[in-house]
Amino acid sequence: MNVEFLDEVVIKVKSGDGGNGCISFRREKYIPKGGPDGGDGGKGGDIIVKANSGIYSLAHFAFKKFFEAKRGAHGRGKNCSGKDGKSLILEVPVGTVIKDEDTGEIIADLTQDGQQIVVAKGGKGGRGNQHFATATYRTPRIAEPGKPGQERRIRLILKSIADIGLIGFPNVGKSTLLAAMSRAKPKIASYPFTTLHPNLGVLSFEDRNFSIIMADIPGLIKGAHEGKGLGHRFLRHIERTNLLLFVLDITFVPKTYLVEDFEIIKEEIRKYNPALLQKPLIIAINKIDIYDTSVHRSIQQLQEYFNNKGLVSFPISAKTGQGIKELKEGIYKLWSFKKRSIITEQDISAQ
Ligand SMILES: Nc1nc2c(ncn2[C@@H]2O[C@H](COP(=O)(O)OP(=O)(O)OP(=O)(O)O)[C@@H](O)[C@H]2O)c(=O)[nH]1
Ligand SMILES: [Mg+2]
Repeated sequence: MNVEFLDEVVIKVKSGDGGNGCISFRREKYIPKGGPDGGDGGKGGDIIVKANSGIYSLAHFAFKKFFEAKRGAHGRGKNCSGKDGKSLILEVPVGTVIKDEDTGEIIADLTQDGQQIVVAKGGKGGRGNQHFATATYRTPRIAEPGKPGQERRIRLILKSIADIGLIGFPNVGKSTLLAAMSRAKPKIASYPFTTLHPNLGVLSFEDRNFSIIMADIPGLIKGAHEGKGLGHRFLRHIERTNLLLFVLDITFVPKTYLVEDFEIIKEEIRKYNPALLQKPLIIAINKIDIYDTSVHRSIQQLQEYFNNKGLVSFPISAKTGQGIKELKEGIYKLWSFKKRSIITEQDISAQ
């Protein structure tokens, strides 16, 4: 379990029980037979789940799995109602889906900062005996017990909110590209599977007063759907994106070798959720600062390959910054199409 970045967890919650109603009678000097004055029980506290944009993972649920709200206080004599129990607010990252673990029902999808939902309602307080007096029954010796709180097992699933998702094999430079295009500081290293959890960065188009969020996820390899490498579950963090940016390492592609990386990645994505492939795609051919035409495929060959598939590609170096401006512009143009409901392959290749 990756505790640092936990994106799925099952917890048990229990809202507070309602306080009991009270049986009591007025006892005052010179009033021998006072009427009923038993107060009501207080309501039990709710369990509330609330989205907070300052939290990025569910790691705070790694060890504590049971959460209980306070019970309502019992009613007392002299018409004193019991205090309501305090509700308990559990904070989660924006993008958290809440499911009932036993029925599978989706309770909520918290996509906005501050959005909240009551997942377990506190029990109602019982009524005190003052409510049960009638003209003929003046000394009621009954009061209601408080209703019990609700116990529920819920599954919290984080699906990051991002606009663009970076996909590709490990070590191709996805995190380097995120760092080059935003202020994010993801871990970068010259070995595969450096990224163990998603990183988000803000891609700003200052001159246009516009910004979008980019998500960098762990690298995919062939067989990721069978759990190879880090598996493919991290694809959930690009499920909500509107655009996929496929990063290809030009030095991975020897001259004699067919361009299959792209197809392998596509196949892994298809096996996770074919709907992801409906998103517009843009290609970054990375590491052009170290490519050698005598060993590697030429940029032109690669671009042609993608062109024939109706895809636009940008040669870049995430390390030196070469081509990044053009890539950013390409992303912006493609993004403008988002305003239309359908994006065709022609739209992409027309860029
Ligand atoms: N020369 C050169 N090296 C690069 C470039 N982009 C990334 N690298 C190097 O490639 C290695 C991998 O970069 P990362 O950004 O960690 O790659 P990644 O795709 O995020 O890898 P995973 O997180 O393992 O999937 C690092 O040593 C980077 O410095 C580039 O444009 N040119
Ligand atoms: Mg990485």
